[in-house]
Amino acid sequence: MASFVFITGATSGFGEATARIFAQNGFSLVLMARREERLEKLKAALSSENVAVETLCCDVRIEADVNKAVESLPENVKNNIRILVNNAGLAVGRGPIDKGLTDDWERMIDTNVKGLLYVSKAMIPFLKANGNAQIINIASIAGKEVYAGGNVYCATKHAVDALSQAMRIDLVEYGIKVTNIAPGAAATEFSIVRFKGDSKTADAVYEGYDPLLAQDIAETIWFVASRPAHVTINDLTIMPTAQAAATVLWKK
Ligand code: NDP
Ligand code: 8X3
Repeated sequence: MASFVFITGATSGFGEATARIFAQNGFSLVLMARREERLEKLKAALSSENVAVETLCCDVRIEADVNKAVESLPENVKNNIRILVNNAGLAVGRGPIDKGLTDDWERMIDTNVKGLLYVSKAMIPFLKANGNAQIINIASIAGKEVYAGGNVYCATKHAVDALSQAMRIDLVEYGIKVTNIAPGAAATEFSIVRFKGDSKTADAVYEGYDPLLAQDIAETIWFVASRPAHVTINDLTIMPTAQAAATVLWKK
């Protein structure tokens, strides 16, 4: 049976593009996210004779649901998962810390940090048992730097960066590769979520320069996943050419 890649946040942006590129390369897929209709559409588009697609409609913030979803997978799927892409994540709001909303903070911490931990905890026993395994955590330039108004989002992505390093140390004896990917500005649904549906503000984030595209990140994820067994890419920062640092953007 073909190897499976398990992708969280597969209904949009990086996760969806990653699902497509792995399917093109003959991997079967386990796709997790909350929007069921999008999951089913993707399943219909990517399933083929060579590519099996399992969908898990699940909120990564709820540990019991994550465990139930993973347990519900057929044995032959669980026993062939080799790659976990911890991609589900979001920013909610952008502004000074003293004006921050507790609910926004909790959504970011619960999704980006606790959700990544819950999914990893559920999946690591299978990755250990299956061999030739890899965890790819999607962090951010916000996990390398801190910028004005980014406070809690930056803190969650610094936590992802730290967890990637910690996982690499704790899992080396099982031969599990751990890769941290830190993208800069990429035009996905990220900003529309961050600005709570305000499309004018969201669109302005990507104006005046060429941002990264979801396909750029998917190709990067495929590159790190397709290195030979003895090679691990530990940490990779990928930026739009016009973005020299988190807040240094060369606009035309
Ligand atoms: P999108 O908003 O396009 O995609 C986010 C994905 O995460 C969606 O599939 C969404 O699915 C899923 N998701 C969000 N919350 C949950 C949840 N509670 N449970 C399960 N799935 C969830 O954004 P991107 O593709 O840009 O973001 C992907 C990752 O990349 C995130 O971790 C983000 O922080 C990071 N990143 C993004 C950058 C950018 O500029 N775009 C740059 C650097 C990092 P659904 O709503 O269906 O659950
Ligand atoms: C998303 C990129 O620069 O908005 O992680 O933090 S940024």
